[in-house]
This record gives sequence, C-alpha cells and structure tokens, in this order.
Amino acid sequence: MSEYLRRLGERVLIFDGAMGTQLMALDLSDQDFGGATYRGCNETLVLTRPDVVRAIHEAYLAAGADVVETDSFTGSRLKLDEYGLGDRTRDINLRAATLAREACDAMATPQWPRFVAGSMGPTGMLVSSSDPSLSKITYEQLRDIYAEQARALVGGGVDLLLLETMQDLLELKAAVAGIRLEFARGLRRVPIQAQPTLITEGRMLLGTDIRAVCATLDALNVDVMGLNCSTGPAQMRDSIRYLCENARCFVSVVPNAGLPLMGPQGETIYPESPQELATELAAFVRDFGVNAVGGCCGTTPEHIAALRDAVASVEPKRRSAVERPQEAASAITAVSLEQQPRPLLVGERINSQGSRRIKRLLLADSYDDIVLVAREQVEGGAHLLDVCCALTERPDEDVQMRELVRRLAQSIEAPLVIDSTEPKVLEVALQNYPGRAVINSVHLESGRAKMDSVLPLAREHGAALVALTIDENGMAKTAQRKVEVARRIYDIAVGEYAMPPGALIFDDLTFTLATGEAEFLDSAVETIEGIRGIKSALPGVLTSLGVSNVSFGLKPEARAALNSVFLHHCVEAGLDCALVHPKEITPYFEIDAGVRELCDDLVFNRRPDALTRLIEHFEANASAAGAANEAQAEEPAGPIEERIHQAILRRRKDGIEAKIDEALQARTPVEVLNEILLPAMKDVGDRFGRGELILPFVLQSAEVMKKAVAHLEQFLERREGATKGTVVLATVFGDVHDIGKNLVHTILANNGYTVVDLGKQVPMNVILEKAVEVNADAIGLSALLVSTSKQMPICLEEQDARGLRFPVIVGGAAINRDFGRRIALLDAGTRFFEPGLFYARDAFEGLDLVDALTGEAARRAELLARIKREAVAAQASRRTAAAPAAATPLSLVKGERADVPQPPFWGTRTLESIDLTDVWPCFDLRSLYR
Ligand code: THG
Repeated sequence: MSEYLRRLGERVLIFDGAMGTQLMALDLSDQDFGGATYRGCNETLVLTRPDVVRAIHEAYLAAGADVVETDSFTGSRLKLDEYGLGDRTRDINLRAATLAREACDAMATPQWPRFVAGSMGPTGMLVSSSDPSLSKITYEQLRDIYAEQARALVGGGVDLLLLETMQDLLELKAAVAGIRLEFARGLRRVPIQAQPTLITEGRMLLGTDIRAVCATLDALNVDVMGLNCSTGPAQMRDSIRYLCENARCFVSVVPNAGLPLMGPQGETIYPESPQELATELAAFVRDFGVNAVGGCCGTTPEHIAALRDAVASVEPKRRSAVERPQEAASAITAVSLEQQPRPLLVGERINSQGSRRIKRLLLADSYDDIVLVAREQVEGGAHLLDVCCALTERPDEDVQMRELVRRLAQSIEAPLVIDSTEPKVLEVALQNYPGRAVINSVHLESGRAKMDSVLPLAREHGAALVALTIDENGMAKTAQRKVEVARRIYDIAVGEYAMPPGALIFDDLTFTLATGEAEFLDSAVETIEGIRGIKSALPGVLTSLGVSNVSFGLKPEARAALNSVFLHHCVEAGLDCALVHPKEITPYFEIDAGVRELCDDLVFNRRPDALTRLIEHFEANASAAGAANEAQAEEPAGPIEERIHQAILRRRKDGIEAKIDEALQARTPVEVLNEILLPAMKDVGDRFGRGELILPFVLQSAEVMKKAVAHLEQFLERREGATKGTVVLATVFGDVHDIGKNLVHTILANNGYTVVDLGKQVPMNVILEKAVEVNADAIGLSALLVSTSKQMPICLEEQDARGLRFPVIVGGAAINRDFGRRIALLDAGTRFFEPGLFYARDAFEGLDLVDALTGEAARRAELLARIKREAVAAQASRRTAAAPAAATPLSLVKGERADVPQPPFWGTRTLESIDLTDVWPCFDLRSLYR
C-alpha cells in the first residue's frame, strides 16, 4: 500500500491552499511567463519562474501542509495547446512534479512525511453535453490526454494523482481510465484521488447529484473521493456527509475560501477568513470523519496554518465500514440494485427486437421519440432501462447505440442496461455514458471468449454485469445446470476479474410456456428453482430474468396475467431484478383467483391440460379485457367506505369525487378523511411493505388519494383570522413521493396555520435556512422510504451543530413511534434534543402536536416532558434488551439497506442559463468560448 494511503488511514492529512490566486496576487509580468503570448498560462511558470512556484510550495509546507499540489492544473496537452505549448506537455508536467518533490523532500522527516499530489484539472470540454463545440472530443481522446499528463507527473515523482475540479462525470471516468491505462503499461502505481465540483445546488454542472458521483467513483475503485472548488464548505456540508456515510474509500474536501462574491470593481472576493474556513472544515472531520482537507481558490498559507491548528484540536469521527448494496447510476442520480421491496424493475421496451415501435423509430433515426418512450417507461415505474439497438436491416448498431445512449443520458434519470451481443457496441455505449451502467450480457456459449472480451470493459467502466446461464452445451435448462454454469461464470468474474459479487446479476433464462412442448413443461419450475439455487450457492450475487419471455406466443391478456403470476413466484424465490414492461404487471392479489389458478397450473406444470385451459379461458373471455384489467374495471358493490377504500387500493381515479360526496352524507369531512381515506392509504402502504404492490402502483393510489383530498378540501372548515403559527414542511432529500406531506399541509392550513411547504427532495440545509428565515414554530418532515428516513436524525444533528432550536415533527410510511423515540436522542442516545422531536402517526396527530407546541407554555412543557420520558425509557429498554446493539449507530430496521429511491427528473441545463464564472472560479471559462 502506498505511504500516502497508509498515513491517510492513520490521521487527517492537510492539503495546501490555492496556487492560482496566489500567483495572481504576485502580479507577474509578461516576461515572467516567457512572453506576452504565454501570459495566464500558470503552468509555464514551472519552466520560466520555478523559484516563484517553489516559494509557494514552501510557504504551504511551512504553514503545515502535508500535501502540496503540483502547478499543473491546466497542464493537459489540450489546455497547453491554447498557448501553443502542447509539445511541452511532458516537460512542463515533469518539472511541475520535480519542483513540488524537491520542496517536499527538503521539509520531510520520517515522522512527518510530505506528499506531492499531481494536479490534473478539467480540459474545458464537456464531453457528455449536447453542446456541439464543447462535446467535440471523444472519451478515447480524453483518456489519452490524461494518460499523457499522468505519465509525466508520475515520472516527476508525485505520490498520488489528483483529478480535481472535474465538471463532467464522463471526463472524470476517461481520466481515471487514462491513468489506469498507463499503470497497465508499466507506470509506477500511485493512488487516484477524484474530486468533482458541485455547484451551489449540490449537483455537478450538468445535473449529476452526489449519489451518482459516489456510485460511479465507487465502482471505478478510486482510492479517495471528494469535492473541491466552486463553493465554500457550508454549501458542501450535505454532500460531504453523504460521501462520508456512503463511500467505501477515503473522503477529501478542498473548498474555496467561501462562496465567491463580486467586489466593487467586478473582482472576485473569497470572503472566509482563515479561522472561519478552518472551523468549518474541522467540523467536517469531527462530525463526518473526512480524511483529507485543504483549500482551493482564495485560500492562503494563513488558511492552511489555521486549518492545521483547528484539525489538531478535534477528534475525528470514526467512519464505520460501509456495507451497502451496489448501485447503478445515470448522469443524474443513482439507483440501488437491491430494491426493498424487490424487484428492481428494468423497463424492457427500448429494444429494437422487443418492440415494433422502437424498431421503426431506430430505422428512421427518430431518437427524440425513443427518448419519449423511455420517459413513459420511467413514469410507468422502471428503475432502470434496458437498451438494445440491434437491427438486421442496418449495420450501424454501434453508431445508433452511441447516439441513443448520449440522448438518454442527458434526459432520463433511470440508469441504463446496455443490451447487445457485440462487445464493440457495449464499449461504445460505455464510452458515452457518464454514470455506472449495467452490461447485458455475458455467457459461456463459446467458452470464455465472450467473458474475456467483455469483463475488461466492465472493469474499465466499473459497470455491473448481467450473465446468462449458457455454456458450450447451450442454455441450461435444469436448476442444477443453471447453478453450475453460474458458478463457472462467478469464478471467472469474481476470481479473475475481481468483480464485486453484488455487481454480478445472473439471468437463469426464461422460456416460453406457450408451445406446450414436453421439453419446456418444467422450464418455469426449473427457472424458479435456479434462482433459489444461485442465491444460495453464490452469496451476494443478484438474479434477473426477462420475465415476458415466459408468455411469448400467447394473446396480450393472457400474457399480462401469466407474466404477473410468474414474476410473483420468481420474486418469492428471491429474484432481484425483472425485465418487464412495468405498466403490464398486475399485483398477484389483484388477479382474479380463477385466472391465477390457471396460470399457477401452467407455471408449476400441475396438470397436462394447463396450457389449453389458459388459452381457452382467455378466448372465452376475450371481451372481459383480461385479468389485468378486471381489478380496474369492475366496481364492486357495497357500503361507500368499502368502495372508496377499493378505489384507492385499485387505483380507480374516475368517480372518486362522487363517492366522497356520498360518504359526506353520513360523515363529517374530517371523518371521511380520518376513517376512510387514511386507512385506505395505510392499507396501500402496508401492502407495499409486504411486497404485494410495486412502487408505481403505490403512486397511482396516491394520485387517487390526492384527487379525493382535493375534493374534500372545500368542505373542511377553514378558520379565518390571524395565523396560529408557522410550520415549515418538507419531504426529505432522496424522497420523491410527497402524498403524506401534502395531506399534512392541507390539515394544518385548514386549521389556521401558515404552512411553508418546501416540496419534496429537499436538502436539510434548505429546510433549516427556511426555518430560520420564517422563524418557524416547528419543522415537519416526511419520508416514504426507510433509506430516506435517515435524513430525520440529521435534522437534529445539524440543528445541534448550528445552535438552532426548532421542534421537529416526523412522519411517513417507513417510520414508527419507536423510531421517533430513538432519534429524539442525540449522541448515540445519551442526550435529549431539547426543542423536541415528535412522531406523528398521521396528519391529525401532527395537528395536535403543532397545537401543543404553539399553545400555552404549560401544555408545551408537559408534552416535552412526556416525549423525553418516553425516549429515555425506550433507550433504557433497548440497552437491557441488547447491550452491544445499544452502542451501534442508528439502524432503522433490522437488515435494512440504503436503497436509493426512484429519483426525480432533473433535466439538463443549457449552458447559456448558467453564468459559468460563478461556477468554476479557478478555471478560466472564457476559454470555453474561444
Ligand atoms: N434476459 C436478458 N436480456 C434480455 C432478455 C432476457 N433482453 C431482451 C429480452 N430478453 C427482454 N426484453 C423483451 C422486450 C420485449 C418483449 C419481451 C422481452 C415483448 N414485447 C412485446 C412482444 O414481442 O409481443 C411487444 C411488442 C411490441 O410492442 O411491438 O414481449 O431474457 N438478460
């Protein structure tokens, strides 16, 4: 292991401060740069004024920096070419490295080694953007550009390579690949530290969020990941916390001296004093366990000296080993490959061979329309999208794949599964995709050949991989053979290519049951048993199936029913991912019992006439529109409460208003809400939790609920007059489903409160700033998913750290009262959050709590005392129940995983809409427009 990483494991390392702004302050002359033509090329100074560059290194070392960065930030051939210095690329980078090396070696002692980071910044291109001039470069060109610079820097003696201020995740991937390419060619191996830049919204320039950054860099196996430039530490806080909790590697943070401001003469001012910057960064070390800190634009040796002192005075938080599932990532966000509840839904229809529509659109090069189909798939509930462009009519699958992947990357938040039999097509797709894709697929049909050509691609791009259970003897048909083939693939992929098992997805093959051939009668049973066998023989791997294959040849209605039934049994057996058309799936419990039995008979080969009976049923019932629609179409009779309940559960939006009116004849509006609507939605939530419903259905039910509540609202008593208080409401970051929160909004507003509703997906920082701004009486937080509920304790910790005192009310499908009691305590359960953390089971309990919090002091005090008592008692009983568990950090539910919910649509930002100089201060953006 490298000395740099070894030391990083022992203590926090301090990086140096700015090079660019330090050089600027010296007011160097044209001569210093070797002539007016080179003015502004800071890298040329390593040749013309090495004394100046070395003095800056020395000043930082004297201030206590452990690591100095070479003066090579814009030293790639592409950037140097702008000054006509491209052919000096090697000299400049080599000299930049030796200069820093000399300065470090002069100061280093065995107790206090000093390290040289070979700095490599962005090229100024935005390879994954749609801008024609900024994207006029390829992944391979970028890879070679970074490879060249890396070779020279390592040749000059750097201890690590630092990719910093990176703007485009695809460029960052290409840079890492370039470095690795040089390692493979024999270059001395050094650690790779990768630092993208986030703009104030917490995303990269093209909209990539921190989850996608973390998932992608994690899959690339970088040694350190972090953030630098663009903003001060405050704006990075949420993202750094995320990295420290989720990255499997070391984390670095190198902010500017505050968010840059414009001075009176239009100059850039970095507002933070050494003390301010140091205090904030030391807090990252103490609160999150950041491993390396330093300064970017506007920081000076004084900042670094203050930083060194501040970091020395805090106890770094120990980051616990991260046990989390593999994720796929788009250029927008990441999605866990292990959904809870299972399965991960992969939309099957962007497939030239599985959809006539897509085939037609590909033949016509109508990419925009394909993007619309992709959007439909995502809106229908697909977590990922399978993409296949193979056409017998055209020879240019790679060209079409490239174009389609680029378009999808810019507008679809669901990560892609690249489906092709051609390694070349897979490669082109991966080279144009900024996130972490899934490759579909490898197998052993011609022995190892396919694996040996595709696995290196999976490694270079960090892709996950679907593997089919096919070997030299053909498709494995029995469960036993499926497991055997899977094991062979596993041994090669994991044993030889070091794939993480969690990134291996075995597809043990689905055959159609529609032919009635004897050979395939047991095929579904074998497939289901194959899933069980693979999951138990190869721990940690995932499974997938092209579910719709099971019904090829049947009529659409029969297909929908059989697909849904087969999927249900596969998921019960442990299936993790399903290639389906999500819209066509019906929840098992909703399928007519008779149809379910017909399908079960066929799937499990329970009677010889199973196929005939199924076909006959659907022929006889052709007009009934099939099982899938039965649940939707037929309106059951019965009491009104039951009919409303069913309408919500079965996603029937039409006529809901009339039903509400009917219910209002015998009940008050509040009773309708309380006794009919809320229990119905709870039933939906419970079924989701048990895996009976997939998320798209929950959302459709929520739509019905919304419509019902909107109608009911006019009848709810509205209290006029002065506001009773102000509540800031938000659905937390990561969660895009806000039905619960909207309901609370309605109830509070109708009871005289001013509600500041921040919507969904709200970062904690935004919530707290708004609460301060409006002087809130309480903050209300909602979360649908277990993973996003983790934002709730963060609200308390952040308030505690910032000295804020807003009571917090939490609610949502994934949490319960015990969770509320647990998070009411800070510092691993040792200290009560004095303003109070309250769990509300529903909107009405939320209203009661807000009433108590804004009411008489005595009532408020009584409430707080009770909550505190309960929290402490619950903590004590957990201690006695499980002594060791009490000390472990927060875990919401036993065995829970940090699953990533379906992301929101972010969309792309046009370059024109951003003032890039705001975004990228340490880089001369004017060069982008040259
Ligand atoms: N395993 C893996 N990958 C796969 C498959 C698999 N990729 C391709 C395929 N099988 C899964 N994809 C589809 C796509 C569409 C359909 C079935 C599987 C399908 N299409 C309709 C039809 O053909 O009737 C719709 C046609 C249309 O709209 O024109 O059923 O098994 N790893």
